[in-house]
Amino acid sequence: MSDIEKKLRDGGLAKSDVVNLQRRLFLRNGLTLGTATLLAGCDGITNTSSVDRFLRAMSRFNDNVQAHLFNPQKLAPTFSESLVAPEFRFNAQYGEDRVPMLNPATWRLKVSGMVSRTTPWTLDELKALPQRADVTRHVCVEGWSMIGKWGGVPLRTFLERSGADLSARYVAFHCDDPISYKTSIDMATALHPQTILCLTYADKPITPKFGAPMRVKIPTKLGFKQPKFVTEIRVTNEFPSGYWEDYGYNWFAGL
Ligand SMILES: Nc1nc2c(c(=O)[nH]1)N[C@H]1C(S)=C(S)[C@@H](COP(=O)(O)O)O[C@H]1N2
Ligand SMILES: [Mo]
Repeated sequence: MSDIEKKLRDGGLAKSDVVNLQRRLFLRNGLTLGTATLLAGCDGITNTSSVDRFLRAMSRFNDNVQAHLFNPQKLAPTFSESLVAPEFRFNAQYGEDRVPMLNPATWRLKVSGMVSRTTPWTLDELKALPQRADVTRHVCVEGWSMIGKWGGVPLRTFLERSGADLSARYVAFHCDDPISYKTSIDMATALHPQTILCLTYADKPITPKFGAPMRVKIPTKLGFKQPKFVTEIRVTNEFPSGYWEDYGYNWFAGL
């Protein structure tokens, strides 16, 4: 039995569920994976709902497999401080001219969903929590990567101090930017030691274009899972999806 088969067996995702899921998908849509792939590569038919639903279901199936393979203790590769880019590359779904200027003095971080704390956090309160920093690589699906040093509060610490139910499935992030950007992660990734509420870049407070006063940094995931201008964190059992995820990007998006 392979590792993945053992994980499927031991992890709650039963092998019979997988087989049933595949059978259901093939029967309901009258398609095989091969035909779906061919159709998806053919313009004009890409948005037909059955192909779209099929590919999305396969992507969600992939999410589950990736989540089962994720080792909650394994660290993303770290690099020497000498490799840290002095000036990081900006990216967002809008230009630098539309970057929001959030006032750090009045900025608040709401916590909602399966948490006991109801009072929003201030920036000073976050600064008073234990911090960590890692030199890691940021990888954007648009085809670039860069090494940087990001520091801040471990999300695990923040969730514990917010009285979050750590057995919930998802943690979702909402952003106060021109497109109301959002994304979400599984709880195992939220509790990973390198996942932080990021307050600094190269030991200095992050600047507006990089999400000031707070963005989330998750070194085990792709660039679009690194939300900037975060103003709300929600703990939930309902799949929260995300901005790019709704366009079909794979939700788990592990590196
Ligand atoms: N609020 C917000 N966060 C966002 C985005 C965005 O458009 N809005 N883009 C994402 C993408 S695709 C990438 S690659 C990174 C870029 O982060 P950087 O500006 O620090 O390089 O931010 C992510 N977080
Ligand atoms: Mo990206």
